[in-house]
Amino acid sequence: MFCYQCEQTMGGKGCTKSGVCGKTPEIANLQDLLIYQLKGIACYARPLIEKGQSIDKDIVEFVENSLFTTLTNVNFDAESHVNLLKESQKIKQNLRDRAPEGKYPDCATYNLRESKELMLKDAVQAGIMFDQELDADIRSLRSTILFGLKGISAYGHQARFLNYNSEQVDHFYFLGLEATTNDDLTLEELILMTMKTGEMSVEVMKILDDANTTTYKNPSPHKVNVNIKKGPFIIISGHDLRDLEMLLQQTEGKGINIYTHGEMLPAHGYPSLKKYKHLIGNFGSAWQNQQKEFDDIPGCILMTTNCLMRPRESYKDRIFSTNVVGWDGVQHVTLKEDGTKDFTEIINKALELGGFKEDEEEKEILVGFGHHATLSHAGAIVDAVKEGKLRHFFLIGGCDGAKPGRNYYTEFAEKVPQDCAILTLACGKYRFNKMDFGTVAGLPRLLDVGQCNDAYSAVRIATALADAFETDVNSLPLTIVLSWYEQKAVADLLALLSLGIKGMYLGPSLPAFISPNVLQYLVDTFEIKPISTADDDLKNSLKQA
Ligand code: FS2
Ligand code: SF4
Repeated sequence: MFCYQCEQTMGGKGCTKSGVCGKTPEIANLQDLLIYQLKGIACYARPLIEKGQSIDKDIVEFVENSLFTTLTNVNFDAESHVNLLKESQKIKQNLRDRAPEGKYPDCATYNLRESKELMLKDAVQAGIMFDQELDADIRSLRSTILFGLKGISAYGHQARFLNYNSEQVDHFYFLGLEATTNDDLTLEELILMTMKTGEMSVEVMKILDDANTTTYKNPSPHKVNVNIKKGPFIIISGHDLRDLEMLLQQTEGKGINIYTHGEMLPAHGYPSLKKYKHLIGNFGSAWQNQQKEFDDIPGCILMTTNCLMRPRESYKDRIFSTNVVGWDGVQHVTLKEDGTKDFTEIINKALELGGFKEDEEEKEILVGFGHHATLSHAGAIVDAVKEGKLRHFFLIGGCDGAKPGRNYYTEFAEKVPQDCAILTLACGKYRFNKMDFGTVAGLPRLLDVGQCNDAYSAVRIATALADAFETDVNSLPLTIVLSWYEQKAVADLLALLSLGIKGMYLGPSLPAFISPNVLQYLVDTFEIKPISTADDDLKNSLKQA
C-alpha cells in the first residue's frame, strides 16, 4: 500500500505498511483500485459530456459516493469496497458502450476481475507510486486534484441527501478525474485544473449552504450545553443534518437525549433543528479523542460521516454507521427506498443501555454565527473597525488531529489580543471553543461559523466586509490560519486559493503530496506561509495589518 492523502501520514511521507488511521493494506489497495475504476469511468464520460450528453444521475451519485468512501476515516469495510468495485465495472461497461472509438488509457480498458484476491493483485497497477517515471510535479498536482475531488464529493453527498446538486460539480467529477490520468496535460494545464477544482469546491459549498439554510433556516446564535444530562442518549457525529433531523423526529417523546459530537455541533444553530427540546447538548470533543470518550459509554453513537476511528470492544456493539461510513463488524443503518432511515435498533439499544445516571453542572458555549447571523452585525462591525475598537479578525479554522504540533492553534487563539475577534469553523475549534473569550465592541470575540463546509460562510462574511470597506478581501484586517487533516480541508484550501485569497498560514505540517516545486508555486503566487510559532505569526499578522 501507499497512501499520503492526510496530514497524519507516516513520517510525513506516506503510509506503506498500514495506515496510521487504521486502514489496512487490503482496504488501501481496494481503494486504489476503486479510484482507478473511477478514472476509467471518467475517461469514457468526458467525451460524452463534451458532446453535450448528460451522464445519468445514478452514475454521478455512484462516483460521488465512491470518492467519499475513500476519504480519510470514512470506510474500513472490505465488503463495501468490493461491492462498489463490482458496480464500477458495470458502469464502466455501460459508458464504454456509449463512448466514441478512440485510444483510452489503461484505467479505462482494464476489466475488473471477479474475486477479491484477483482485485487485490490488480490493485498494484492502480497505486499512486506505480509509475516510477512520472514527473514529481505532475504526480503532485494529480494528487492535489484527486484529494480536492474527494473533499468535494463529501460536500456533494451531503447536499444531494437534501435533494440539492450542482450540474457543474456533477460534470466536474468526471472532468477532474480524467485530468488525473491524462498524459497530454502540461503542468500549466494541471495548475489550471487545480484552480478549477477550487472553483468547484466553492460551488459545492455554496449548494450545500443553500441546502442546509433552506431546509433548516439560517443558523442563529444558540447556547449549547457541553456537559451531560441524566438519562438514555444517542450521540450523533459527522456532518449530515438530515440524519440528525430524522433521528430527532424518531426519538421525540421517547425520553432519549440527543447529543451532537464533533462536526455536528453547529447543528444547534439551525432553527428547524434546535426546536427539538431533546437536542440536549454536545458530547465530547474532536474526532481524535473518540476512543477515550466513547469507552464503555452507557448509550449509542451514530456516525453519519467521517471521522471514524477503530471502535474499541467496549462500545463496538453500540456504535452505528450510516451513509458511506463503515467498519467491519459495525452495525450499519441503510437508506430506505422512500429516502428515510429506520433508527429503531439504535433507539432500542439506547433505552436498554439506560444512559447517564447523573446530571453534570451545565456549561454552555455559543454557536450559530454563519454568514447570515454574523452579517446581521455588519454595520456594528464596520463602525467598530473604523473607530479602532476592533483591530483585526483571525479566522482559525480547519481540522483537528492527533499528531503533536496542534497546540499551536490553542496558543494562537489564547494569545489573540483582546481588541481582535476570532472566527472559527470545522473540528479544529475544539482546541479552544470551551474557553471564555469575552466580547469585543459588543460582539462575542469567538464566533463559531460552523462545519468545514462553512468555509463558504466565512468567504461570504469576508466578501461582504470587503464590500463595506470598499476594498478586497486581501486588504481586510483579516488573517486566515488553517489547520488541515483530511481531504475536505484540501478542497477548502483550493476554494480559498481559487478566490485569490493570499497570505494564509497553513499547518500543522505541509501536505506530503505537495512537491517542492508546487509548494514554491503556491508560495510565490498565493504567499502561503507554513505556520511557525503562535507568537511570531501573530506579530507578523498584526504588523502587516
Ligand atoms: Fe474534522 Fe474529520 Fe470536518 Fe474533517 S471531523 S477532520 O473530517 O470534515 O473537519
Ligand atoms: Fe495514512 Fe492518512 Fe492514508 Fe490513513 S488516510 S493510510 S493515515 S495517509
